[in-house]
Amino acid sequence: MTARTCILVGAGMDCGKRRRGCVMGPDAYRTAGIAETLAELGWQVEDRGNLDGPVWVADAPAGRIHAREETIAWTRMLTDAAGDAMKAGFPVFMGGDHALSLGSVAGVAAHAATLDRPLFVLWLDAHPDINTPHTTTSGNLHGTPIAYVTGQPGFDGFPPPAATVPPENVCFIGLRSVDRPEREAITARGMTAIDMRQIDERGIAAPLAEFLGRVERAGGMLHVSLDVDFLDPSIAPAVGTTVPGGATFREAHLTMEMLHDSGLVTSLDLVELNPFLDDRGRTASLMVDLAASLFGRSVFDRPTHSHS
Ligand code: Z70
Ligand code: MN
Ligand code: MN
Ligand code: MN
Repeated sequence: MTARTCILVGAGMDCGKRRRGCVMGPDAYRTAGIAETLAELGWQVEDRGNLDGPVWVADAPAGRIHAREETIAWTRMLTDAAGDAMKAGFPVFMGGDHALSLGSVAGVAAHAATLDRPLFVLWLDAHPDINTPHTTTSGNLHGTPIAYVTGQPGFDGFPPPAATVPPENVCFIGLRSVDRPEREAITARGMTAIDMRQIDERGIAAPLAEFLGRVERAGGMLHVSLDVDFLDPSIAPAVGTTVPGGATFREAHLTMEMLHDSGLVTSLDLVELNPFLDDRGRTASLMVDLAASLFGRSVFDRPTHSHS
């Protein structure tokens, strides 16, 4: 049997918020050994290097949205790169801040549409990132990718996504910082939102297994977007906005192990790592270890598709 191919796509996008440093993310993952780690797990790894982001693009006139033109340019580039990478294997988008998911998810969705398969999105994050350019109070576009990929209005000047993700196909896990318009959008659109209270009450495995069961019954493809702030800041300090009360080391690894066993995941974002804020590389290394769990590292072999 030929090894499956994992495509590493570096996208040091740093314009989705004001605090800088995510530009160094892709090289921090390489320094932490992401390629070697996945190769040891039996994957064929192809590192496509870092996308050349746009040379700084001025917003004219400057508006309340931060770096709008630069984000539009990155979104076009990432949408194309994601479509290409999906044709070649299992892409891992190494960010970069979470604004990269406007493009990565749009490109993955376009690819899924050509295969006539439904796309599901698992959003592992303290935040639902479902603001639109109209509802955002910060003006930071890393708080908007879910609105863009589900086809919400307000993204004037952005390329209209070739295919959108049905809102009911999105599952958030780890929520603990949600703006009022975001809460209203999640409720109005019937999206699955597992907040930290549910994780405390039910554990993380039960709600995740329910969602994976839905993806499987639909014959879906699954994109996973892992924001560093899904994790508790005590184990993952390298992120611009730390939100207390995040996923533990064990909850995070169990999530990744269950995702592996499901056999459903077809693409992955690793986002919001700011190596400038890290403590001797521990967050970068933890993110690589979590990717390893998703790509098949386990203490003992288990039968796959354990959720069904
Ligand atoms: C807020 C906004 C955000 C981090 C995403 C926060 C967004 N909802 N912050 N990730 N770290 O600005 O829209
Ligand atoms: Mn996020
Ligand atoms: Mn977040
Ligand atoms: Mn199964």
